[in-house]
Amino acid sequence: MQCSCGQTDSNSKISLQIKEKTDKHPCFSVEVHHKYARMHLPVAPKCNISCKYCNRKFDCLNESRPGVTSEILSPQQALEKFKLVKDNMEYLSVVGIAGPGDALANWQETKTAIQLIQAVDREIIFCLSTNGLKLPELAEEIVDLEVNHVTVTVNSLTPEIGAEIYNYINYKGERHTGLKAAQILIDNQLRGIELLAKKEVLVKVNIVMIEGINDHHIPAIVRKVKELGAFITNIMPLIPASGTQFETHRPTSTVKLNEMRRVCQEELQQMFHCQQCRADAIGLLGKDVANQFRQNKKAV
Ligand code: CLF
Ligand code: SF4
Repeated sequence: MQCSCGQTDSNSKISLQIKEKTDKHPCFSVEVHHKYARMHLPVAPKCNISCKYCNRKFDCLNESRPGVTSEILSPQQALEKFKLVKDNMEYLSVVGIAGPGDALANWQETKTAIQLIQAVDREIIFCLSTNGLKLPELAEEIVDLEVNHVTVTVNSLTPEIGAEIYNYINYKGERHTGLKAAQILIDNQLRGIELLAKKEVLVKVNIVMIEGINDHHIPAIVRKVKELGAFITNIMPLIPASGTQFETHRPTSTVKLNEMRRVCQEELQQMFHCQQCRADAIGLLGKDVANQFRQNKKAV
């Protein structure tokens, strides 16, 4: 595993309080990913968009690799699981909500789980991962909830490329497809990133690199999200999942992926140590111990 992270001036823009938290976040701070652990709470099963590389039998591919499904927990079960893990893992620093669907498409469950845990632990860092569709409407609540780390997946800046990646979105009671769906999604992602960054939330932007579809466009995405205030980008490979429209698409080569990360590192710090975790991952990145804590398995 290659661990390298181009340091830019992103770090200098954050307050001491947020920096202290970020220094214990294994995804946002490369130096500590062998030291601090995160646990994901799979309280978010639904999704409000359809990515062409997604098979809903798996976890959200914007943050995970295909081939696994996670158990689903209610917010109360999530609290119990947090307490159990915290009691057994003193280096646990982050609670993340990364699916198995979209954290914001299940906002009540996500919010309740966070509030229940905050009532018993004021030190733990919260982290959310989302496709960004609901970000503009929920950014203020996220800030009020004192969530300081959010990941948004942005695969395109243009509706033409977006329409090659997304089938549809469900937005405000309506389903949109094609160019319109992609345009709404992109607009909301970009507006949401800007809103969060202005409120000192550290935004990581995940980009799924799909050869022949959006690979040439990735440096432009990185430039744009940097301009909007993103802290770091995480370029991830497409791993074609069975049963999806990208099933037979060529997987993104590691060589090309790392080359793209190096190019983009000139612009903004890059994540090289992502493990494409599952939505119920627990432990140090790359040393998952979720099995030790799993109780009630349930397919998505
Ligand atoms: Fe989880 Fe994601 Fe928060 Fe990390 S994972 S919600 S930012 S606490 Fe990390 Fe895992 Fe990569 Fe995600 S290694 S898939 S980047
Ligand atoms: Fe699947 Fe995640 Fe895309 Fe939703 S956002 S369709 S869960 S990959």
